Amino acid sequence: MLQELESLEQGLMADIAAAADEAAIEAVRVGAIGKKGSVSEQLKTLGKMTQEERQVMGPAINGLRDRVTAAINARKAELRDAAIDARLATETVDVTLPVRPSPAETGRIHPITQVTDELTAIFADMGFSIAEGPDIETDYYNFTALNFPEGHPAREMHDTFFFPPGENGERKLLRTHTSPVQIHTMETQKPPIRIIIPGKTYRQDSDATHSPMFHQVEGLVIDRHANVANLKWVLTEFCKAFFEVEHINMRFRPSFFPFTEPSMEVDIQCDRSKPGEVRFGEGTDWMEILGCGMVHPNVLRFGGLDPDEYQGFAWGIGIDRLAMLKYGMPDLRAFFDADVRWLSHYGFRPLDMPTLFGGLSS
Ligand code: 2NL
Repeated sequence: MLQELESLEQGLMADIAAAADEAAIEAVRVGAIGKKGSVSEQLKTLGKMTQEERQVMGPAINGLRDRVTAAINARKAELRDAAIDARLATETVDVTLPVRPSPAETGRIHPITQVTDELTAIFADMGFSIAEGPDIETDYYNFTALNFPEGHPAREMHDTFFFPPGENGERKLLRTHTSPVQIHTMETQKPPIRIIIPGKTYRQDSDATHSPMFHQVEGLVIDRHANVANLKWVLTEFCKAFFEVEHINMRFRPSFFPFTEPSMEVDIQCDRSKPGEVRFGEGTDWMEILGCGMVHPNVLRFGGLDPDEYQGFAWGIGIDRLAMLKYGMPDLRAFFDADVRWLSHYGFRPLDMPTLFGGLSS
């Protein structure tokens, strides 16, 4: 009997010494002193022994259990220390390495966002509020309420993206300009109204200077005496602030839009004598940058206003083209390529927010 215990102990001690990792030593522990372990089975035999046998075997088996338990615990501690040492060796940190730059330093603001923020800062400073509306519109808000007659060729001119007709036969569309937002505003706000509407607009057109999705900022002023002189002042102040020049010459040419009467296109004086560079506020060239006019009486009526009581002016500017001009970006398509190399070159630092007092783009 005692001999049997001795060989059991030798075997277990060999297994303990041979256990190479924490999982292996745990398996030895369960096999020896677990519920059905070899040592536990020996302990169970004590109950069936005579008093004399128990006096000899009791201390022998308990001693065996104590020695095996101690050996397992010692080996466990040894293996745990070895595992920690191995982990520390592979996870060393070289504290002399440079710190990785934070997202606030590597992230960039897209030029369209930057220019939109600049425009917003300028017009907010003049007392304008920002208005927004849905990209998906009805034919009524995009065309009819803006004085595009039914079946008028100007509707086709906009190369509209239409959705399939709904259950009532109505065809929704992607707005071709931000003007529907002005109609919504006229319906819900009483004059005086002074709003600008920056946002996405859509037309089926795609080449180096046209993208099927583009950005526009429109402005609308409605009051009892809003007039062309006010319109010219607002747009001149805007151009000086945006291009960051003291003086700018502007040319208002007669034009046509269904929603304004009279309608004008505005050119700004510039110098294009140096290749690949345009300077504003000097030179002998002219560049068209926006369209504007006095709000057509029909549009006021569609907006629920009496044209004998109120008049207004409005304008529309392409944001993408403004951004290309101001920051010298030659290809519009790069705006929408999501190329990080392009963005890290042309983008703006996120914490340099444009303000009139701190400089728009510095
Ligand atoms: C352009 C011309 C323009 C407007 C937009 C407008 C809106 C309402 C009433 C009257 Cl609700 N007018 N918007 C007026 C004149 C021109 O945009 O060529 N934009 C790039």
